[in-house]
Amino acid sequence: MDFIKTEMRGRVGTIAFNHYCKRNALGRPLIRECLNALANFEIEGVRAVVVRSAEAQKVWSAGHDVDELPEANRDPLPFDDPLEQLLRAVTAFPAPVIAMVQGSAWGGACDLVMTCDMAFGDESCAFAITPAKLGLPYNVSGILHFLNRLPLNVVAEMFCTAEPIGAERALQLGIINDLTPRGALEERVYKLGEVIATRSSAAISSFKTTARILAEARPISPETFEHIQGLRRNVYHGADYNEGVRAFVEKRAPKF
Ligand code: YXS
Repeated sequence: MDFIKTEMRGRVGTIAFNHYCKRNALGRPLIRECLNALANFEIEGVRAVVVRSAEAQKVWSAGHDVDELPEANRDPLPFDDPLEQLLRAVTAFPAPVIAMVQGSAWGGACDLVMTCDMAFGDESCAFAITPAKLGLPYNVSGILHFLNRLPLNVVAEMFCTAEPIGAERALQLGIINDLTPRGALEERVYKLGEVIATRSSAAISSFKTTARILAEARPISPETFEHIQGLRRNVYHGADYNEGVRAFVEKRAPKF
């Protein structure tokens, strides 16, 4: 594999992002390797999966590969987008998927952390959701990942500022289950994985699926859904999205 490393420790599997030259951006090739790893782990009956970066760096993952975002006038986060496929695969995986975060998680990588069943970080971790920097209309299921984890006022602060939330505050807000000193995170996470591996996988799988179904149960009428899609369409057809992606590629601040 070129973009991730995988490992087994007992019955705990590991997916480690290993493409730091692009700051572990969640591009199509990296995600394809993650999806293959999850499928193999499921066949092997893995009891927990740790998602991490291969090395402790300033950045955990820079989020969606912006070079893969469509130019204007197309939904930037369609159902079959690789990032969306990864988020659904994490949700559907029968055992707990645990984010182990050293460094900053941006955009879609922050959504990945919110989608994991649990998240643990060290003092270097930080979390930013950044569609407002790109003029991008985030998608319904993605926003729900945040609303299932955090109060609306905190989700609003994150989406409206696109500013990173640091380790201490991330613990206080509940973005991470626990915060460890640098150097202690790996032991904390894998010890937890080993405990989970001794418990009933059948009971845990049933819990995970039930909890996900309940968390995502939101009565929404077809008309409301069409209204939301119309709001998003106006944005990705609008000037801001066009300017946001171009500014990123040109490495300059966008002018909204
Ligand atoms: O210039 P080269 O070719 O070396 O490439 C640079 C960056 O262009 C590249 N890179 C990325 N390429 C594609 N997609 C990305 N998300 C991305 N991030 C970085 O990696 C090379 C090294 O980047 P550089 O020089 O900026 O590294 P740094 O250590 O100075 O800064 C690290 C970051 C993460 C602070 C910086 O790269 C950054 O701010 N990246 C963008 C973070 C971000 O806004 N991600 C959101 C992506 S869009 C997304 O996830 C959702 C769709 S949404 O927007 O809705 O949240």
